[in-house]
Amino acid sequence: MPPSSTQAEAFEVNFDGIVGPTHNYAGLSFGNVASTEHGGRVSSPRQAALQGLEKAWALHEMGLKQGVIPPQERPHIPTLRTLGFCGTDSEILRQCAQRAPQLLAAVSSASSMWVANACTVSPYADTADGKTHLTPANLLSMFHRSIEPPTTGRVLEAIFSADSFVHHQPLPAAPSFSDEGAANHTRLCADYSQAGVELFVYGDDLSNKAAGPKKYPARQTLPASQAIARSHGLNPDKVVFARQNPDAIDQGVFHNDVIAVGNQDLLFHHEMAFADTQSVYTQLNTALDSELQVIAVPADAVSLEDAVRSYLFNSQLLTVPGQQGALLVVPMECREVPSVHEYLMALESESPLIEKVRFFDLRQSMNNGGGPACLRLRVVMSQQQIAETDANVLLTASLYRQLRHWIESHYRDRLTMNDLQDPNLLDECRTALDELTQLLKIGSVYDFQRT
Ligand code: SUG
Repeated sequence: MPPSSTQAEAFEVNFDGIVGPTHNYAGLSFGNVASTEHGGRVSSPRQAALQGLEKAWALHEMGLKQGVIPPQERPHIPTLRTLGFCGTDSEILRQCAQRAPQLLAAVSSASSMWVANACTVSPYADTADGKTHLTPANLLSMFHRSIEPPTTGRVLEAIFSADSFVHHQPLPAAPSFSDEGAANHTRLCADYSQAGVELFVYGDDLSNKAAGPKKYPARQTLPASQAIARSHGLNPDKVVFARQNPDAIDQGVFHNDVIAVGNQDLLFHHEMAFADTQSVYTQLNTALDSELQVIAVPADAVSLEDAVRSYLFNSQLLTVPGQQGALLVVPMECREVPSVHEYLMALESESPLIEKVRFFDLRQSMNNGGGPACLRLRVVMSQQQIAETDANVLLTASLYRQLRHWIESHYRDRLTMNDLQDPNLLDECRTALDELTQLLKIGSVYDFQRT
């Protein structure tokens, strides 16, 4: 029996990934159209981090609960040592830049900013033991992301340190268990404090290759999602597994959160999101205690291409205290794609389900295929779990000011691929992250702090 705390008030806390100081455009993610298109461009880590922080702060100012998750240590020298480079850190950087520049780019990616891929979270109201379960994603379909899980695990343990959290190991690093975390997982519920329905969307079920994408990789497998549902102790009657539409994957929808988003009992999605939409509705309706509300966007209103270009569905669908309809947080690109802008304006004025649409400039992250929803990890928390959060990660005016100052003092305004071999950049990053761990009170989570 879950403890009685399940009945107490619960909140959705959005934890935003802080963009790391090596944010760059390396074109690393095959199947992610924006990443490929922007490969080799000059980035601005400072602008990227400030854009993300401003979004988090604006949502905090609207009465939402906001947290932050720190970036990872990059360039990641321990990975280069594992891959045979040796000598001092500076020598390793130089050798790698000469012999394997793509490898240097991979171990320098700031991709941990997209914390929707950090882990899968099942809140305490859904689990057999009444605790909140977290499993870091193994992220094995892209090498540059596969090096994230060990640090992710330490960071999550430092932030969610109370006894009411259970931390699992990432799934085995084998293709059959390829897992990309919350980006392919949506929790629907009548109220955050009550048991919800967990929708897991996969691209590959391992048994029927013909039903999968032909051009781009499916980054989530069904066995991975099933393993997580099992180890989190979810009630099988309240779990739905759904296949992603393979044609959508082939058009650049590399995660489900690029084409669908849910909040409470509302599901907002493109009509091409799922392989079998009616079956998804039927299963969700059977599992949910309340009636599923749906906004399905037809392809003749917004083409799949426009959806991917604008990241309309990589939006945050949020319940704002005191508001009837939901808030939809979308990237600025949604204003620039005419079909999407027109659709959103009509939605805002005509649908009682959406009260307000707000546009944010997240261009630095968007150019790598990361919109508002990629940048945040949703954790439903009880008042007690919030009170027991010892790390200084919940946004306040003071933390916001300190983080702004921290970014402005440590981040470069401009970064090229050539800069990644600069030993000064490595030093700057370590100095910045060391300071950040003190500011956030999360202890020594980075390898360079532990050796
Ligand atoms: O895994 N891009 C990320 C974007 C992740 C978006 N997350 C969600 N949809 N939840 C990825 O493809 C690009 C890095 C580069 O090319 O430099 C990158 O890793």
